[in-house]
Amino acid sequence: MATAAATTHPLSSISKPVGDWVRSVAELTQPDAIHWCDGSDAEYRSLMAELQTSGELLKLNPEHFPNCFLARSHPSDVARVEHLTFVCTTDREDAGPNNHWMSPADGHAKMRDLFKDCMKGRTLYVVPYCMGPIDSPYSRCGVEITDSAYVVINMALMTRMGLPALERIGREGSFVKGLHSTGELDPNRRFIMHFPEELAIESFGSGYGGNALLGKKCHALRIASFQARNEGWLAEHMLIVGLQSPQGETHYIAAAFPSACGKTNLAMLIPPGSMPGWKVFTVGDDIAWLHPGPDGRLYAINPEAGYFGVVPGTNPKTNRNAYEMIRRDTLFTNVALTADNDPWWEGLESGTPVIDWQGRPYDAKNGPAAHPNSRFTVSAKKNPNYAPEADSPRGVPISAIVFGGRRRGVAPLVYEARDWNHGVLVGASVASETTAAAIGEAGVLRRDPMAMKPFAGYNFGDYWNHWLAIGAKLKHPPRIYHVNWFRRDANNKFLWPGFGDNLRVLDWILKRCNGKAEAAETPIGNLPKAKDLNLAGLDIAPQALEQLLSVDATEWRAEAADMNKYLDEFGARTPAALRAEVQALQKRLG
Ligand code: GTP
Ligand code: SPV
Ligand code: MN
Repeated sequence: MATAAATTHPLSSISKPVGDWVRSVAELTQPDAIHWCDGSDAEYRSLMAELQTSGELLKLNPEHFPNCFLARSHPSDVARVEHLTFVCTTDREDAGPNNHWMSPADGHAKMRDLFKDCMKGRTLYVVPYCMGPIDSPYSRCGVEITDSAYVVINMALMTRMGLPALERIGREGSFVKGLHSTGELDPNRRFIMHFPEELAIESFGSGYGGNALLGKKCHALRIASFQARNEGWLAEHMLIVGLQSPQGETHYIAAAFPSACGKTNLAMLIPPGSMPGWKVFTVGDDIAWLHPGPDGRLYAINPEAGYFGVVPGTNPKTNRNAYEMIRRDTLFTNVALTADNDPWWEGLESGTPVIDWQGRPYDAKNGPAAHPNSRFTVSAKKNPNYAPEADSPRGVPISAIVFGGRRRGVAPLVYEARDWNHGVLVGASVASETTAAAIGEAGVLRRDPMAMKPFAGYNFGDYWNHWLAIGAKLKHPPRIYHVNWFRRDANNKFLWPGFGDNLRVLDWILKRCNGKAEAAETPIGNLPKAKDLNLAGLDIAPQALEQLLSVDATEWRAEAADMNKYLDEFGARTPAALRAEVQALQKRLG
């Protein structure tokens, strides 16, 4: 009996809709106890203590990594599961060919069976959260019900979680309902279901990342993108970074790259020594909510309050900022351990692993020591370059939008779209090699429009229409660019040094926005010549640069043809204006 469950809530602010929903979920799931999260430090400390007692969290070396912990997930539960992720709309066409679909009735019925009695012997946590600054009109609240204390502490680090959110929900009435249970972590009983028309999410059978921290991809992208379309804004898989030039001018850039393709690293970039005077501020590293502002510019808020970042590859040379940030107050998931009980991962470039991510003695025969999708969870406030504007209720004005992908060929280092509509095609054409961020083969090239293939909560045809409509509304739209840090040479080596040196590309982009940099017109858009980039102090072969800044017409004709084929998949929902952009591109390519 749910009413028999021991309930702790010293909270006066529980509104009737929240209370009713929690009661109905408790009746279905039959938890032993109900815990209403208030978001206090004491609550966080006591959950951390419980997780250590139960063995779910291991304390790392407190001298080297103060207040850091390791969690190991089930070996089958290490990444998002796109093949088990569904968008349940009344009309199948509204979900589009870009999503797996089920009818809302079938989706609910399937999940009801899984959730029935699933919290027997467990505690049901009620996690109220706010995506975005608590006092921003652009923010949106939700409540996640979960039976995982690990999820609760992640949500505490990643969102504005607790009483103020519950109070805002009480005032507003509406909130996103997210129901989550780790179930038995059985990959055959695992589903991530979205009901955008009901502002509801139901997730069962995974405790990992985007499958389980429902504020992140499920709410802030899939549900929010659907809401945003109806309300005239955009919810995007984008970092937001502030760049202050040596002249003291600050501009903000929003950039969309697919999962594990460099967002956190660009958002936390450290300027190379040969570019003195630049300062970089992180507003967000994964998600941006973008609103047309009263001055005709586009404004962005970061709905999140923490980072769930890729660990492998982080070292003092690639990203000293991130490396220092995760040396304290950080929760690691699925990294390896050294003999000193320090966390270890591939690309760390110091230390020796002795225990692998599954807790076994490390043996190279078993694969990497840390899982390639091992992650750190840390509050954004721990970032030494945290932008104070990240808490601004009105957000930051965006000067440029950058799309990018991980491509060994075809896409040059950078190019500029001719105008907004062409930029929408540039975004829609993003193609990228798959990564360890989702279950499945890595390194397979696929279309990932606007880096939103796994995250758009509705039909891409409608989504591109919405992008075109937003552009038409903006008096001062951001300029749109495409970058590729991952082009390779004949020996499979990256041609571009990447990381801090990416500032050289951003510098050119900002100069273009200010009308202060040259570009050469090509059929695909405007490219810098080598002389237009600040390359001072960069050791790069002229042939490498030439390859990075080259556009092969034959390859691009094939690319345009493939794009046309891809747009066919969305039939009548594909905007005519996008078709026209491909035709214009094909004409320019000859
Ligand atoms: P999600 O959190 O999955 O959305 O990933 P992300 O887009 O934030 O990617 P992240 O910055 O965590 O980088 C993913 C991987 O790419 C890491 O192993 C990085 O070390 C590597 N990486 C990031 N930026 C660059 C770059 O400029 N060049 C190269 N070669 N690798 C990079
Ligand atoms: C991504 O895969 O894009 C991530 C990690 O940012 S997850 O939270 O698992 O979605
Ligand atoms: Mn991401």
